[in-house]
Amino acid sequence: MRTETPPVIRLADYRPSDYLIDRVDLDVRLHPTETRITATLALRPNPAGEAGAPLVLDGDDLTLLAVALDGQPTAPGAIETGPRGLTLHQPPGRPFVLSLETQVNPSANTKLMGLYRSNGVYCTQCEADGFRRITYFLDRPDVLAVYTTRIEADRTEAPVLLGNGNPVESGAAGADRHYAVWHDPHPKPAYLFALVGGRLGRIGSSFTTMEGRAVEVAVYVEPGKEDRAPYALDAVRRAMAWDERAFGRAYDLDVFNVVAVSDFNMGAMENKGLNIFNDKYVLASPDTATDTDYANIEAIIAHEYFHNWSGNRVTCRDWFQLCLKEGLTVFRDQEFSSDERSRPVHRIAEVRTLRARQFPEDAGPLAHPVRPQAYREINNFYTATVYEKGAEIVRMLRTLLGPETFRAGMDLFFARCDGTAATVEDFLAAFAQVSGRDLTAFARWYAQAGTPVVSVSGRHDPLARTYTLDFHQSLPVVATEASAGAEPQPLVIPVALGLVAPGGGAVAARSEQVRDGVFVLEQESGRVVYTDVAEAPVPSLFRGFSAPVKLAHALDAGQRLTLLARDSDPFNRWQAAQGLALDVLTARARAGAPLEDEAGADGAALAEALGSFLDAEAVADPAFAALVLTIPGDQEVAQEIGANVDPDAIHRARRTLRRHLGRALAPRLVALRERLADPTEAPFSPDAASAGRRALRNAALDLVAAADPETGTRLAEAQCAGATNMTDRLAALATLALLPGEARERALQAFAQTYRAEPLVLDKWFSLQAMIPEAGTVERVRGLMRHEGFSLGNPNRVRSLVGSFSLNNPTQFHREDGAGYDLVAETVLALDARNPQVAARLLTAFSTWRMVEAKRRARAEAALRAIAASPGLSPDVGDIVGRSLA
Ligand code: 0A1
Ligand code: ZN
Repeated sequence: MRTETPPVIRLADYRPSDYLIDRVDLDVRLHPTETRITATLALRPNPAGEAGAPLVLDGDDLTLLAVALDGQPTAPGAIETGPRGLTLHQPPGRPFVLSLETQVNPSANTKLMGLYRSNGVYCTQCEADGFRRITYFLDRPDVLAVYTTRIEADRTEAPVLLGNGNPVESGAAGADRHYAVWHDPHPKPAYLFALVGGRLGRIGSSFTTMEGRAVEVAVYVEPGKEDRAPYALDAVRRAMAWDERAFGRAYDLDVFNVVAVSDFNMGAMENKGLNIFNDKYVLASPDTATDTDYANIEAIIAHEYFHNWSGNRVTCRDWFQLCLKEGLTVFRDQEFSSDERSRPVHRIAEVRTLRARQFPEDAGPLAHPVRPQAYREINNFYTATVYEKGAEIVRMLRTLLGPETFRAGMDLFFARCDGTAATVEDFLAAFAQVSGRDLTAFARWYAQAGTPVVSVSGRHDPLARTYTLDFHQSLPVVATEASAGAEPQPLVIPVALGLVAPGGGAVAARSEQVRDGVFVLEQESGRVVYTDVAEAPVPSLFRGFSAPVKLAHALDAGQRLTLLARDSDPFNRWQAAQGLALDVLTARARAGAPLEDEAGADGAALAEALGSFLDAEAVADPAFAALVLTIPGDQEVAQEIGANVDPDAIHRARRTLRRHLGRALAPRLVALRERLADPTEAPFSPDAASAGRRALRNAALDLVAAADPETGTRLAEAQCAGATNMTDRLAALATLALLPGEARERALQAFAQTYRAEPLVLDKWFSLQAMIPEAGTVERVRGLMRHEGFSLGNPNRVRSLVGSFSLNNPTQFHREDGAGYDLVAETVLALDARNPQVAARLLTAFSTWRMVEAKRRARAEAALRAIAASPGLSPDVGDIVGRSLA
């Protein structure tokens, strides 16, 4: 029986706050169990609110010690406190000062929201609604105040004291204690508040902005780990320089601090001037971090830094506008990574993530528009849809308007909305103004859930020398909490396209409907007619993945091979290889995929094409080649099949195809591995080119091992033992993990022994084992949950072990006997009492349950119903389980 179902909050019900807070003075006396906070709030009635309304401050898990109104104790009955906050019944109708003293227990804060301790370090997390766990407040993003924070702590326990903004003063506070005062001149909502106190090591450098401001940039980490922080520090500096170049945005304080903590619910947080990070996204050394880790660190450091403008200087009016800061900032960090690395390679990585995470979300019971219209628990809306699809919308806007007009629109948005809490409408209005366009229809992207399908058919008329493409968009009807599934309206879909001659080269054809390589599909149907087309071309559609849609376009294998070999658009070359593989995989999986089967004629054609591709191009662009060699994942094949999915059949089909490709390409792959080997004396470098060579070498190893387990074991064992960096070591271990036997267990043991004192590396070890597609894995995971390095209290450990199992091990999570579902469901319940946010996120793995075949579906439903029936569920888990079953 559920104890609490939080009420639905609707965008349509938005009302401005009845009161505003102009200034906040905080005095925080840190103590492990009895931290005391004095908050002095300068309040006034909001002219846009209701005059004379009671003042209702949010509060959660607070002990109230004292209250004063304009320096005087309040009259009996004037103030009321309850589990959700504090009410002042008759506030003055003029500006007034409310002082509150609260007490909290950071050591008991296992939710990791508000003020908590991570490995002894005091830190805060206030987004979305954690500030109310520090003091009573108008904890909503449209109440912006200027904060001054005094932090006091034991000198030995917390020699480093950090706050938002600039340091003002510091000194002794009695014999054993000291204090620091920080002032942030930029008005901000409470969710951007932060403080840190602890024993921390620091590395720093100075950055001078284009406006001539000298900024002290620093990264704080656990003492002794300073040598793993330079990459993050350098990424901050590069992000600062890039935002000046690409968006004209300069930093606006004298210090910028990044702090790495080991217990963190998400990736990182953009608190003003004091970004707090999950240490997984800061710490890197060649021996502990993979190339993927380095790329993630760079991207997330940049993401949080870019929030300084898209999120902090311009914030959100309400939480429905989350995509305003998140979609835009993801777009900005993707652009940064594309500029710093290889644009096509990065684009492919972005699309793989979108398809693997956002498309399934959009097709399942948790589907919601990029701007939701209703929610029960906002912390459940930090989703792939808000982030990744939100970024795609911004990218489409740039495609539609062109880079110059887009930049002018961004400039206008920042100038006009600086210092305010804005909406998606404000954002679009800036682009409408600079372009003179009506963006009303485009705005539907924010309101309609579900992935559109665009079907296309092409026709060549040799006599008229025309080539005609007919487009049709169909939009899923998605029922959400806010709407019963209204009839969707056509979306504005930019289609970047071109024609490829069957023998190669671009076709020099013209079309009136295509401008700068883009056709805009604005109605349900649209047509493009090219003139002067002598022979039937192969159309290359949605180049660079110009819109987040599914393309239904019947290309035959020959046409796909032409695109793979000859398209000028690298994304569509990769897509052609994916399409070929997907055709093979879906056909096999639908037929039940007997393991002994060969990959068939299409598989043979793919192998041959990949062979020619490798011969011609692998050495010139190994990173791209590695992607072309990597066949679509289980999740993508499942999406393509859509219903009654048998994960085992998909797995067998993928194995067969990998084995087939490995056999066909083995001599080339072995030669490539040798050719691309780094000279032994070369020092490790995480740059994109070196990472690309490692990626291709390891993709080759994977295929070789799939074809010939004995050779694979030998090569992987040697690589695992002799590797000089974590990328190669882990890739070899991952290859071994798929090859049952003694060598695997030996290698796993040796790895654990080497890295027993490195929690972030052990996470990789947990994760690899959780992904083993064998019947013993459920038991293995249960065993690992008892490992001394595992703890339910640390979100990274939970995600590495149980999260990897549920998301990346489809055959075992979806075990026919339900044992995989039970393992995850039990973990969700055990975790819920401690950390509801992480529990709820883990539970979202069930969101594809309706897609699997009947027997598994029944097991999944039973597990979900058991969760729903458990007493005392958190609102977070209650919300996810409720929507999953709806
Ligand atoms: N704004 C952050 C994401 C974030 C959201 C909630 C959190 O609470 C635990 C933490 C971080 C970002 O986009 O990076
Ligand atoms: Zn963000």
